[in-house]
Amino acid sequence: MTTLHDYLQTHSTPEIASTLTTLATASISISHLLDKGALAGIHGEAGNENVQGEAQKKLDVISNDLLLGALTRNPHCAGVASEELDDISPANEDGSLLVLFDPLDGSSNIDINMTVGTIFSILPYHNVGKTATAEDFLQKGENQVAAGYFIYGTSTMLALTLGDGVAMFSFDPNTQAYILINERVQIAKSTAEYAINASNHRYWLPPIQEYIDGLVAGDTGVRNKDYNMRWVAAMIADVHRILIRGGVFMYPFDTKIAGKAGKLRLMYEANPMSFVIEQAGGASTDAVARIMEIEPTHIHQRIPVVLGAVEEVAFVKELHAKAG
Ligand code: AFP
Repeated sequence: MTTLHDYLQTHSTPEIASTLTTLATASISISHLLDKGALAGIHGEAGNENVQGEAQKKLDVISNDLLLGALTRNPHCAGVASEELDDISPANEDGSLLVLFDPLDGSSNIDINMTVGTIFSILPYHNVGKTATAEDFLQKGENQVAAGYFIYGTSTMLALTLGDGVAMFSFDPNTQAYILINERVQIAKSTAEYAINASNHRYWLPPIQEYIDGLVAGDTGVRNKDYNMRWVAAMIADVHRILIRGGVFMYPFDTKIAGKAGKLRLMYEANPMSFVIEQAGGASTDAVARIMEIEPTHIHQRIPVVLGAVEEVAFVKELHAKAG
């Protein structure tokens, strides 16, 4: 059996291994809290809003504090950015890595005992010896040295990329260790399954409306075959399903969120998930450009996301290109 610890010894630098070990240790604490659920007093609202204007759940705040505290104590971490915090937190000036995370993706699922998870992205720090600033984090997704997610579902799992494929680990409650279960996860190029919040149909741009209408029409539609639809309302769970059995996930541009390009965050959700999906042989776009090539302008920037099976992502891009 290969543990995460064993895997990191042979696949990463000591700095990245140490940072990932810190993330994994925090994820185990979060997983234990989720196991206890209502008995741990973690259900319900925290009573405040995050920088995105969303109501924070108690466990959003607890998870954020756990990760932030652990990472800022890690000597290799020069700074931390969280979806739940307005500003970045500088950490150790001599660290060579920056860590970004969504502490609890899909947090509206907590109170209904459904899947949630922690998404992370690790970037190189280029100003070692100086205090990290928000500008240091504004790097393209291509620069990521590691990314992945801890998913708290019927069991707790880790999907990890260090830039050479995607490895999947399962948490063993007996040994309290992550155990490697698949060293090279692959996504099929074709699929007949899609994930989108279809209640936003009237807010989408015409190419996405045309695409989804075509999938709903099945073998008489634009893709000439029948499709199945799934939506967990947690990107982490929808992306995990795609890694395991294929599919395409979309949170496209819509006009519902005034002044925003989409719902998902480039730095905490889109970039790390794009890195994982591409490393598993899938594709990821904002409908026009490859997400990991987008130059970020703000740490809390939002972006449209279409990712998963290569053939579907290419088809969505074609529809947008035709629409001009
Ligand atoms: P929260 O983490 O704030 O609950 O948001 C989850 C999420 O950003 C993403 O994980 C889901 O895909 C998406 O929101 C679900 O959005 P809908 O509310 O439109 O279903």
